[in-house]
Amino acid sequence: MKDIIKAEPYRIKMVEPIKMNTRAEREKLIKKVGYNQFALRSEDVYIDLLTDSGTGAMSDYQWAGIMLGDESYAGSRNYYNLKDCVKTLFGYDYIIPTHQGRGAENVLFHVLIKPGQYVLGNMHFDTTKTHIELKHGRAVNLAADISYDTQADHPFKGNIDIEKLVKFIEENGKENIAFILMTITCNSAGGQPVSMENIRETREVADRYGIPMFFDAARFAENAYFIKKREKDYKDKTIREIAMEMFSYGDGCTVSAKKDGLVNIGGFIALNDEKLYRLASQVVVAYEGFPTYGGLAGRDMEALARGLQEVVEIDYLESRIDQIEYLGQKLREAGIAISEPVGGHAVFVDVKRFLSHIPQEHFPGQALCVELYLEAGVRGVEIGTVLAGRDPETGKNIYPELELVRLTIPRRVYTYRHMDVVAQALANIYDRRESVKGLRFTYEPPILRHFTAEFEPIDF
Ligand code: P71
Repeated sequence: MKDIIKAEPYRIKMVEPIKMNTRAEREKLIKKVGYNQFALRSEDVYIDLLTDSGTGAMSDYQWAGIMLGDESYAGSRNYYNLKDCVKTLFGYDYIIPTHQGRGAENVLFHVLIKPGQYVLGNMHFDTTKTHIELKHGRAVNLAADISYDTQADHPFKGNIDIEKLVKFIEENGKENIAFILMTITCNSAGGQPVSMENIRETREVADRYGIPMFFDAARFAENAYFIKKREKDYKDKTIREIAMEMFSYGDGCTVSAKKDGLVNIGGFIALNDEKLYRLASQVVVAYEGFPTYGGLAGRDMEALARGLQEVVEIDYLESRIDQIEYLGQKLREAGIAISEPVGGHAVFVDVKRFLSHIPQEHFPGQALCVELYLEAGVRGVEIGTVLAGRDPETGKNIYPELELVRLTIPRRVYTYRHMDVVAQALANIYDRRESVKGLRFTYEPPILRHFTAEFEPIDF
C-alpha cells in the first residue's frame, strides 16, 4: 500500500477564466510588441510566470476581512490588527505600513543611511540597491561564493559569507557601515534560503562591531520552511517558532507583503527601537501617508494581517514548495539544466546550456522567453544580458555569468496541470533548440532597458 499523497490544502470557490490563443495569434502579438513579453497584455498570456509579487490568490477569510475595512484616516482598527499580528509573528513592537516593499525601503533607508556609508548584505534586490544608492549609500554584496554556482548542491545558498563580512568591516571601519541587510529568501540567488546558523553568526558579527542588522523579509515564511526541512535542530519546531527566532536576531525588517503577505498590494517596516520608529514615522508621512496607514486602505491592512496568519501554516508551505519542486523535477526529466536546488518561489532555467548556439550578445534568455510564449502562451522573465544593461563607463553590454529565465510561480493560483503545460512547452523547445533564433535591438532605452526594449529575430 502506498501512502496517500497530499493535495492542495484548499479548494477553489471562485475562478478567473484564462485562455490559450492560437500560435498564429501569438506570433502576431509578440511581433507587434517588439518581442518583449513585458509589453504584452496579460489577457494575451495563458500562464503568467512573470513574478510571484502581488499575483497570489487571497483566501475567503482574507476577502471577508476586506469587508471589515475601517477607513479612518488615523488609528484604523485594521492597523491595530496588523500590529498585533506582526508582534506575535515577528516579535517586533513597532510597525509602519507602506504601499509596498520599496516604500518601506525608501522610508527606513532615509533614516538609516548617511551619505557614503555601506550597506552589507547577501545580494540586495534591485529596488533595495536603488534605494540605498538614492540615499548616497553603497550596497556591498557579500554572498557566499557557492550562491553563484547553479549546479552546486547546498541547502543554504542564500547565506552571507561571514569571513568576507568580517574582513569588509575590518578594512572599511564599522563607522562607515550603516547596517547589515539579510534578504530572506535571497531572490537574486534564485529564492535560496539563509540558514538560522548563518543568521545567528551574522548577528554575532553585528554585535561585535555595534552595527545594526535588518531583514528584507519578503519571503520569510518560505525561508523558515527551508530551515525546518534542512537544518538540524529545527525539524520539530513550528514555522512560527522558527520565524520568531529568525527575527529575534534582527533590529527590524522591511517587507514587501506582495509575496508571503499573500496580498496583492502592501508592505511594512517593523522595528524594535522606539527612537527609530519615531524617526521613520516622520518620514513616512512625507512619502506614503499617515503612520497608521502608510498608503494602504484599512481593508488592505486587514487582508494582510490575515494573510500573514495563513502563510505560516505548514500545509500551505508544503504545498507551495512542492509545486515549485514539481516543475523543477519535470524540467530535469526533460534534460533541461536548472539552478539547483530549486528555490522557494521560482524555477530558473540555465539558458547558456539550453541555447548554447546563441551568443550572449544576441540575448539567448530573452529569445527563450519569446519562444516559450510562442509555444504555449507562457510568460517568463529574462534574468540575463538584457536585464544586466550596459557598463556606465564603457557603454558596453555587461555579459553576466548567469543567463537565466525565471519561471516565477504565483501563490495558490495555478494547478499542477498548469506546471505540466509549462514543462511540456520547454521540453518541446529543448527538442528543437537549434532552430531558436537570437535577437537584436530595434529600440534600446537608456535605463531599465528590459522593461521597454524592442527586438527583432536574427539569422546566423
Ligand atoms: C520580484 C519582485 C517584484 C519586482 C520588482 C521590480 C522589478 C520587477 C519585479 C520585489 C522585491 C523583492 C525583495 C527580496 C524587495 C522587493 C520590492 N520583487 N525585496 O521578484 O523580491 O518589493 O515590489 O513590493 O516594492 O518579481 P515591492
